[in-house]
Amino acid sequence: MGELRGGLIGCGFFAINHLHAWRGVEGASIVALCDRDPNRLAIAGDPFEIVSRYSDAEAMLGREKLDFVDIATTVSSHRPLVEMAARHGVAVICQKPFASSMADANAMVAACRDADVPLMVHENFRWQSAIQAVGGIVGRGEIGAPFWGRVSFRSAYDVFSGQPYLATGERFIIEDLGIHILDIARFLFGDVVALTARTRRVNPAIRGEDVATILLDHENAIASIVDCSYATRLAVEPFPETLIEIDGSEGSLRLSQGYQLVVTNGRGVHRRDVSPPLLPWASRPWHNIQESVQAIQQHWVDCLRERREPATSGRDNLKTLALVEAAYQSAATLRKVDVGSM
Ligand code: NAD
Ligand code: 89V
Repeated sequence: MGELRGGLIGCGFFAINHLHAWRGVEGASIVALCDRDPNRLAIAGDPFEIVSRYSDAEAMLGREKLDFVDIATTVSSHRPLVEMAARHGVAVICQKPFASSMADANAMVAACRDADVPLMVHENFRWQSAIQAVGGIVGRGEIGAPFWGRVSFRSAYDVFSGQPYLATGERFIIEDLGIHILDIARFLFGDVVALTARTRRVNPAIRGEDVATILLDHENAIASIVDCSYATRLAVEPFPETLIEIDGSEGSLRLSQGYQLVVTNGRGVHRRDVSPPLLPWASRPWHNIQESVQAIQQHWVDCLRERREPATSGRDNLKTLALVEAAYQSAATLRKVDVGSM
């Protein structure tokens, strides 16, 4: 199999990270770009020297010979674009949040399954090297069987200047950021049967909730807490670090601010610095997210070439989206929600 040919749809704020990362991915490159906005096409196309540019995704899919499309548009366009790629028999990566309803998400998964095209959701946070290091320790049983966990993201970073749409939606932190943190909880502790959530809006200048606290009952009797806030001022701003605490039958693990990992078990106390690499094109503090973009894109290419299902396939991501839906339902009703009912 030669180098895979990709087309990028959506050349906005975050797609620039995709383009940098594609240059570092082995086995694939982006050969065409699409954006409805000619300025965004030029901002992405000129520095990355991609000359095939389209304002219409159907035209790009019709004219280019593509192995996959990388959809980096916001959520409202995901379903028409994913279904379009499926009709053209072209494999799809789609940014998170994959869908704003379970009906749309199920329809996209079905369309790709029926067309026999691979589908992966760009759910990159679990690919951060610090999170992978935590997953490795849990997977190797270094703290025994986990029975309790906390996955936490608390910050006062101004995300609205780069992503103004985040201030205007009825839903905010669970749909945009909590989705990553819930996915990390699934990655570390397994699937979830029920949850209870509470939300608040602290910042009066935005429409949606900016604080969420979610108690998860996992299938294997682990209880975990996912907590997120963009209303938390701290002495040292942690954005965009995810902090993790896990207690297990044989020990404990703490991933604390500054990428400091401490594992305590029968063999003693082990401290490690798991700071992410600063890729040549990356900029602090976004570098941990940026390295995870390159890692997930490499994973996608490896899976396509080896005909494997990606870790965060569309099918898998339905389970993360169900947690988002259940969290909003629980916060609205103040009741525990059975995730299977989503
Ligand atoms: P953005 O608004 O800056 O960019 C979206 C681009 O898509 C715009 O240039 C727009 O013109 C284009 N577009 C929209 N619909 C289109 C269509 N049908 N055809 C062609 N072009 C179209 O948004 P952004 O901040 O770059 O976010 C994009 C997505 O990435 C969002 O879903 C967001 O949640 C996600 N995101 C993910 C991460 C992450 O770490 N995974 C981080 C930031 C943003
Ligand atoms: O990852 C994201 O989806 C981003 C951010 C980290 C800023 O919330 O929107």
